[in-house]
Amino acid sequence: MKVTFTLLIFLFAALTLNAENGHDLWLRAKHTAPVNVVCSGKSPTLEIAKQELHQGWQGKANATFVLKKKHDKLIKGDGYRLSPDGIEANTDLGLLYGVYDLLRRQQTGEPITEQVENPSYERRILDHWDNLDGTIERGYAGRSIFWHGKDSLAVTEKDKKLWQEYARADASIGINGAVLDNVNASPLVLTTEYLKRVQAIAEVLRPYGIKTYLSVNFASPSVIGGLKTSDPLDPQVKEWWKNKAKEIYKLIPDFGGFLVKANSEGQPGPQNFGRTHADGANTIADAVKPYGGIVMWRAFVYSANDEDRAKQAYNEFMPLDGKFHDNVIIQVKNGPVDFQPREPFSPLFGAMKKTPVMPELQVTQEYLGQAVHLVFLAPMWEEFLKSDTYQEGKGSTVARCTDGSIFQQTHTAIAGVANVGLDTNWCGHPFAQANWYAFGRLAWNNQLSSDQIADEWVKLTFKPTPAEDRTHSTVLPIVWNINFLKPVKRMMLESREAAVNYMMPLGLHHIFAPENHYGPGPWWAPKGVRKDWTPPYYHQADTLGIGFDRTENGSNAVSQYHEPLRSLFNDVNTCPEIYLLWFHHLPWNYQTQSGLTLWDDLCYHYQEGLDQVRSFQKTWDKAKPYVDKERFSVVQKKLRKQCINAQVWKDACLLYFQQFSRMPIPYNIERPVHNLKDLIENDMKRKR
Ligand code: GCW
Repeated sequence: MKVTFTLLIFLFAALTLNAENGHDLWLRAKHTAPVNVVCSGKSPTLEIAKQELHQGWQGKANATFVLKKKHDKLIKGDGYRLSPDGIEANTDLGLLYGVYDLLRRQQTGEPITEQVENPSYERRILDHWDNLDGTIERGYAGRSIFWHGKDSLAVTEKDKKLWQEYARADASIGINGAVLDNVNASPLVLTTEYLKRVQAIAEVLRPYGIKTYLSVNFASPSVIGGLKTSDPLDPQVKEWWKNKAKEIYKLIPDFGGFLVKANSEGQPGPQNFGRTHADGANTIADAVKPYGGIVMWRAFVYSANDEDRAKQAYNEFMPLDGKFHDNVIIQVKNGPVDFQPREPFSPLFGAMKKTPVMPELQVTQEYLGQAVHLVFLAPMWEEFLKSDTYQEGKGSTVARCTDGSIFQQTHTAIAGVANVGLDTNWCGHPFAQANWYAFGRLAWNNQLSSDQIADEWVKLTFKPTPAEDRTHSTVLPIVWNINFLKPVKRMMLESREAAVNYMMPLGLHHIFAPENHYGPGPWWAPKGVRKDWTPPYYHQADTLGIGFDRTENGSNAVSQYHEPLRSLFNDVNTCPEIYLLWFHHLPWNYQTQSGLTLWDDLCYHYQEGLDQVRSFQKTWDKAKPYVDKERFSVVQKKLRKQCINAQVWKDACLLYFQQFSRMPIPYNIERPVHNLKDLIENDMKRKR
């Protein structure tokens, strides 16, 4: 009887859910109860706040809700005080953030009690790697929403509508900055015609509290300014940057500042002129300083030699601690190498004491299956933010080292490389939206758990809207929770570990196919390529063993971490197994904590990853009655591809490494279904 009843609910629900193309993201709630909003102030931001309340209110019908600006020492920056009857904040933007929080709580059923919410970081920024011709570096969701090429600089109504929707989505999760162009920056972005478009974008983003920033090319003074040099200590160059800043702030008075990738992967930088990163950053920072602008200077640099890549940023920047002006922040990727499925945190976090450092996370899944694989990144970022650096003793987590809790910093910030493009659903994969959402939520509150973020996102994104509920009185909340929320959340929370398992478990890293960074390529090592761009440099597999020796006997990268981490990582017996082959080169028959040989353990991890993806397929198929047809089928198809890819990863890595281990794949593990030779020939780039 119970079974039939549940079945009936399933069928009914499946028949009545409205088709959704994903464009509304987590902001789907419409047609709600009337509310009486009391707000004496007037500004474009407050207009939005009021409109959002009218549009999304799900509290008591005809209730009165008060938005009030009030100076309160407990409220910091754009924070707010939330209560069941109203919101108080120091700024209009604080009130808007409070409104989004309230509406989210109404929709997700979280309690609305009296509480103060303050942001963890002053600047919560999305970095768009958008090129001026409209392509996006590492973008998997179509072309740029900001740029369409030189011949399309005129701003259309369509552009503006999209920018407004984008700004609303950002503001609803607390993001307050957007870098509009790729860090591999074209000097052209600083020419007047492009700046005019930046101005137009800034005007749409402004009421939502989003500041615009630009990535700039270090050689701009000579390339577009006609100067003989871009030497940062040359007086004319300094003058050029000052004048450029003046021009920009005239157009965009609240312009946020510049992001710079210098002396990295072919980009020009101060070292071309025999100057340091500090010389370069300070010249540009001085230019924006009078207007309150900042410079985010990236630490993603390479040294001239191929000494352990994981050590290079630290070696370059540590000697410069204290040499940067106070409106410079060093932007550091979460791991020491490059946005891998798993890395220990970069030792630059918790290292410098006189220079603020900001984390750079990658929302776009360059190394995590792009817009094909379902990989929820919040667990990775939570692991990173909660890592203890021991900078000032125990409890000096990355979060605390960067949000100003440990040292007083003039500025605090966090950046995420955006996964947004012109695709109808913005992110390519419906579940990739969860990564945009998670970045914003963690930037606002770096203590949030992945569980809570997933919980919110699934409810906001998939729960039948009040309109659907009213018309069809379909799924009972408890049934929805058990049959949809719980399993889908579990799948999301497991998905990052699954990707690590089928791509590079036990501390392996950077064994991707070249260029597209999608499939496996542990074999790729052509002559003449920088060694630290090739997978064998990272896995170091030979007949004796596998892994990168970063201990005191090897590259000594462990020395860049504070004690007790240094010793913990250095000793194979205490090194966490998730980082085993990151720090150690070990024999194939080394016994892991599981009691297995390293080789067998590796095999089981790859199998586990594949099995996990298969279980995600089942979870999703079972969730079918609760999802509209459109989104259901997109995800189902993508999971199939992910499963095929996981199989390829497993076969490629095991068959390749088996050439060195010369050990059998444990017999209770499924046999490979591909031949290594074919895999090497048919690089996954072409098969995708
Ligand atoms: O991960 C690498 C990417 C490059 C990127 C670079 C960087 C923008 O493969 O595409 O360039 O990092 O972060 O600068």
